[in-house]
Amino acid sequence: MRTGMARTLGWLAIALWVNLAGAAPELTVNAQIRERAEIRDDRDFTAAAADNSRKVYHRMRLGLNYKPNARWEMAVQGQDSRAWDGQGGNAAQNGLEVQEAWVRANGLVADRVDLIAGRQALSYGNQRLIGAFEWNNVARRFDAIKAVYHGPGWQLDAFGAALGSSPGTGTSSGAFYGLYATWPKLWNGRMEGYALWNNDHASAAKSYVTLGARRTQPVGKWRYDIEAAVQVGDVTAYAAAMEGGRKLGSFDLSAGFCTASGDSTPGVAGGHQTTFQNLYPTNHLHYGYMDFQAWRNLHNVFAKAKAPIGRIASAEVWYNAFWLNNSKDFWYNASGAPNRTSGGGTFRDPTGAAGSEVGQELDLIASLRAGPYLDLQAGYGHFWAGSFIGRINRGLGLSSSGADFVYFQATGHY
Ligand SMILES: [Ca+2]
Repeated sequence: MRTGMARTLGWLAIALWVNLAGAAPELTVNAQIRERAEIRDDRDFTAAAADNSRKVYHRMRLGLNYKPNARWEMAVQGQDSRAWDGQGGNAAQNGLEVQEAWVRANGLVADRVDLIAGRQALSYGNQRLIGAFEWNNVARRFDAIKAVYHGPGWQLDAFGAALGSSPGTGTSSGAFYGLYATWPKLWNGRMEGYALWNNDHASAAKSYVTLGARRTQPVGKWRYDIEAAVQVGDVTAYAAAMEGGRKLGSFDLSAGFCTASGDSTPGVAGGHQTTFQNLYPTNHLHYGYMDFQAWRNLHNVFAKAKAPIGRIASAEVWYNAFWLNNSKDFWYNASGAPNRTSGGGTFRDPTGAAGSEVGQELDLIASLRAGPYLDLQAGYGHFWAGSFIGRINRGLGLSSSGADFVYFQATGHY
């Protein structure tokens, strides 16, 4: 008995020693301080009512990451997010909270499976449906359990999740389950396929599955990125995005088209829903820097040009044109909620008579890496109101004007 225990302890000690000898324990610290000043004028698309805002967004993060050996990894990160407006007001946002707290076990089940449990970021594909939304001051984290299966030439992620730290997205915050398969090198490109189930009967009576696929491939100096998804269940909807691009000297040029279905009688009260649900995206990457548009009820044409300036800076120009897919549905902003008129109404004409021509946006962005620990970025965006916005405002007895957006952002990171 005693010999047995001694032997067991001996083997444990050897296993521990081998384990530790395999990879030295690693403890790293990460920190970020990000400040962004924003000026927005006429988000309501009329100069007749003052809604100009000046805000400073502040976010501070401090985290620890510990890898005792190759198998285990754990991380914890705290975040403080606040917003100040120019009038001395203070919107606390989420304040101090736990942004990440997870444990990861690598190489389980014959070295095929990794398991990650706890508060974590989920980010897939081009973040059109699932992303960390880092542009947002609070950003998005899930309380999730995720298993990653490594097959030969492909990978399957399976997760069960609920929103953790989040600014709120207009998407219901119930249970979210996903299967996401990735083939990093298939037919000279990358292939992804997914099945995602949202189940939230408590709030908006929504249970639906999103089935989709993404394909991206470089072809010489050219490249393309195509994604399409359908939703079935309490929602019947579709969305697609196509982008093509190429290098031209030091310029990177791209252009594309996005679409997503709408609904003549949107919302739960309108019966069966056909407005595409945007899930948990990083829309800031896709539909203009002013965040007026979601991947919902739209047709969108865009063109981008990006060029480096010297070795540490870059400039980007981005043009977007937007139309409603269904002229009787809302015009949805990047958070997934309807855009608001002056007086707090929504940009929607239930009769469809206001048409579908929403408007056009132009963004100019300049980025500078000011050192190993400091990134600077400045941007300007203008949105020209189209005939849809004009007619909605006319219905309110208001003239229309364009909207403007200016920001300056400094990010210190370690
Ligand atoms: Ca205004």
